[in-house]
Amino acid sequence: MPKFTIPKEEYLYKGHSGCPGCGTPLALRYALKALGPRTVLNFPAGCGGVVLGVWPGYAMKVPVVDNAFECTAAVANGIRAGFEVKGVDDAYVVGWAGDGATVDIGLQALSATVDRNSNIIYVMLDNEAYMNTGIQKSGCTPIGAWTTTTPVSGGKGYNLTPKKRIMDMLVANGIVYGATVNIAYPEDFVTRMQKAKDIRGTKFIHVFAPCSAGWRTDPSKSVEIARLATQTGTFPLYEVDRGKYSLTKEIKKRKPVDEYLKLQGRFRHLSKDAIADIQKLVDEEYERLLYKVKVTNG
Ligand SMILES: Cc1ncc(C[n+]2csc(CCOP(=O)(O)OP(=O)(O)O)c2C)c(N)n1
Ligand SMILES: [Mg+2]
Repeated sequence: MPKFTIPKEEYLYKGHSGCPGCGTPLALRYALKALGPRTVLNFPAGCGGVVLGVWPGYAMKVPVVDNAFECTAAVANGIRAGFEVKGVDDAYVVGWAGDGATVDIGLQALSATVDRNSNIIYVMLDNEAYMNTGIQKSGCTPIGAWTTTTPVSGGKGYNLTPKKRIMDMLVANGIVYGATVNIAYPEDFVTRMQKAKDIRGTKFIHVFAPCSAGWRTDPSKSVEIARLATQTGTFPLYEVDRGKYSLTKEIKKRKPVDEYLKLQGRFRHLSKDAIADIQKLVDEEYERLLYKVKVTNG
């Protein structure tokens, strides 16, 4: 019999308002299973805060604070400071923001939080665009992807820039712990969150979560697509613990990136040459990661 290590308790009830195939409810469920009931979350505008439900319905079992778009990390700092004044030492504070709210609009507040090493967990739910407002390109949109602000016409016009290297930016900033997780690997997701909650200081969790509406995919294939992102090396799973990189999911033989791209309408326009270029980029990034693992452990 396999040994199941994921806690059974649920902190996200039925009745959330995520679209079919949305990765966010799974991510919330896994994160809260690891953290438990003594957790406060704060959300900026974006899908994360919206999927919790529409009043008078509400799907969360833990308290939630809403904040303005650019200040998720600052508000999490404030909640932690309030707890410190009140002598509350047994609760987790989680700032939970989208990719746009993190790598673009909330970056300064996050950087200052890492600088202060405030005792919070910052979760970035990466669905690779500003989804809640209609699929606009963010700093996390991958190269080659269609969005509503990178329209494809005559084979040109899709996103031409690779994803920001947010983890490396935060490592350079001095973050104590960072990890990438994927909704297709729940055991690893829960393990990384459990590790993060026991470390004091600012922790950063980069969650890979498909958006079927924005990626133009079959909602029933979200987990399969998310798994392919890791199996192809497009979204590798690793952690950085006090500057040391290590792979948390080793992929012995990476699948061709085309297997991941071809399931998604947002990449439908790509030529064979463009796919070959993306394969090269994924290979180079993966080699960079392996190099970082080697040099930081040597
Ligand atoms: C300062 C500010 N700018 C823009 C908006 C409009 N806005 C609300 S949600 C959203 C998209 C959020 O994208 P992301 O952070 O990636 O989260 P997602 O919805 O994709 O989960 C935007 C642009 C806002 N609320 N406040
Ligand atoms: Mg987003």
